[in-house]
Amino acid sequence: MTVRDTTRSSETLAWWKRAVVYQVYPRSFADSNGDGMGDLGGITAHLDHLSWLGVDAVWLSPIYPSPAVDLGYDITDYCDIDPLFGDLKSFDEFVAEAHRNDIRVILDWVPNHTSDQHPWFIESRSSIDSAKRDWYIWRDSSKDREPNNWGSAFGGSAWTWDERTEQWYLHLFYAEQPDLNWANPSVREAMSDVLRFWLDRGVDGLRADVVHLIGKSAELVDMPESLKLEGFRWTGSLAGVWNEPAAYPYLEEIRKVVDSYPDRVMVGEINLLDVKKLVPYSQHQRLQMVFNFSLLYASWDPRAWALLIREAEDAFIEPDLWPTWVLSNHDNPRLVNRYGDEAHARVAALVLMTLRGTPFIYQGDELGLRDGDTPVHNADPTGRLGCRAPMPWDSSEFHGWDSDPWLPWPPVPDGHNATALLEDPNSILHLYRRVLTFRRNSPALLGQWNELLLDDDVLAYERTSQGESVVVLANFSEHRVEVPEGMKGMAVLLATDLALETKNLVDLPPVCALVIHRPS
Ligand SMILES: [Ca+2]
Repeated sequence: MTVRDTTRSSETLAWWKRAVVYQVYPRSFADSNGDGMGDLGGITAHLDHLSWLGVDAVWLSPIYPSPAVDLGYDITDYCDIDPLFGDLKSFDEFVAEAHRNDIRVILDWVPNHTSDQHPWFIESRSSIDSAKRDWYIWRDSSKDREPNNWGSAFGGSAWTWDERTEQWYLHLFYAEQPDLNWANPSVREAMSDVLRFWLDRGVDGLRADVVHLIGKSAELVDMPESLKLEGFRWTGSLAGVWNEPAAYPYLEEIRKVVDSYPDRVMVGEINLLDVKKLVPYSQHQRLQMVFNFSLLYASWDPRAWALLIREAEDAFIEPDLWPTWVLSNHDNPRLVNRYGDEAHARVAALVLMTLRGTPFIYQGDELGLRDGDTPVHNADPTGRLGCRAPMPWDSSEFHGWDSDPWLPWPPVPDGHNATALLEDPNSILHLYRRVLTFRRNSPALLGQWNELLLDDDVLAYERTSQGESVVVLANFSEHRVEVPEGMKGMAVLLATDLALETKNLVDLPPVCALVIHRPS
C-alpha cells in the first residue's frame, strides 16, 4: 500500500486550499436599486450573510457589459461592469468590503468566446483583410457545407455563415458567441491584459469558463461519432467531450500572469467527466485548480461516490495538484431537486465539505432551495434557469427585494428564506455554518482521505492529519444502519441533524451523515 503524503499543516497551505468558495449568481442574489435585478450593491449589502456563514471566497458569475444572449457569458468589454450590476466604483467598494470581511473575490473570466457585439469581433467581421480577422476562427467552405461536423453546446451547428465576407465563423455556443483564436499571440496578449486589469484591481482569483476549449488544433478535424455518445448532458456538442493538448501551453501562459501577483489563483471549468483527463490541465504549472464535476453527475449511490472520490484521490495525489469538489452551480438542478428532499441534500453537503480539497458551493444551497418554476426562456434552451431563481431573504412580500425580481421565486419562499432559517437552530442554514466552522478548526480535514468499508449503504472515510483523526459516516439509505462495535460510543462532533450532535454514536439513522472523533 502506498503511503500518501497529503498531510499539510494549515500554515503551509495556500489560502485557496483551505477555502470554501461560494458562487454568487449576481442577477439573482440581491438588488440594491429596486429594478428587480441583483447587482453589486446588493452583494455588498449581504456580505454579512456570507461572513456569518463562514465562506472564505466568493466567485461572481460574469458582471461585464453583455447583450445577455447567454446571460453574461457573452461579453462586449472584459474591463468594465455592466450598468445592470453597477460600475467600477461599486465594484471596488464591493472588493474592499469583502476583504474587510476576510472574504476573497474570484471573478468569472470567459476566455473561449466573446459576444458578437464585442468591438474585436465587429472589426474581425468587417472584412477578410481586417487586422483582427485572425482573432476569431474563420474558415472557407461552400455556403451549403459547414467546414466540419461540430455542434454548438446549445444545439445546431457550431458554424455560422457570414454573408458579407463569405466565410464561416466558429461558435461552440450561441452564434452570438464567436470563439476567439487562441493560436493568435495578439489574442493571448489581449487576454493577459484583461487578467492584469482585474488582478491590479485587487481580485484574488479568476474562474476560467470552459477553458479547455481554447485549445483547438489547426486542422479542426471532424468529431468522431463515438465521442458524441458519452454521457454528458450536452450530448452531441463539443463542450462535454473536448480534450485537446493544444490548450496546455496557453494555460502555462495564463498561469505566469497569475503567478506574477502574490497569492492569486485560477480555477478552470473543464467539462471532462473522466477525472484522469483533468490532470494535465493542472499539472506542470498550468491552472492551480480545475473543477471536478464527477460527483455532480453521479447517481445517489454510496459505492459510486466512493469510486469517484477514490479516482480523484488517485489522480490528484501529486504535491502540485489539488482536488476540488462541486455538487452544484448555475447550470444544474438544485441538490434538493436531484436527490429528492432536503435530508439527502444535507448528507451531500456534509460529504462535499469534508473531502480532501476545495469545495465550491452555490448560492441558496445553504437555504435548501429548490429550483424555481421558471418559464422557458429563449436564453435558456438547456433548462438552466430553475436554479437561478432569486434568493429569498425574508418572509415579507418581496422577500427582501424591493419588487418582483426577474425570475419567479423558488418554492416556499416564506419558509425557505434566510431570516426564517436563521431562527431554527436545526435548519440547513445552520448546518452549513456548523460544517464550515468545523472544517475551519479541524486539522484532520486538511489531511489524508482514506476510505473505510462499513456497509453497502454507507459512504465512510477517515480524515487524518498530525495524529488527529475524524471519521465521516454518510448513510445514503432510507433505513437505520448498525455501526461496528468498535465505533459505538465515539463522540459525534458534527451531524446533519442537530439532535445527534454531542452525543455518542449508537447507529446511523436513515439519510444522515455525521463526523465522529476517532481516538488515536
Ligand atoms: Ca438592481
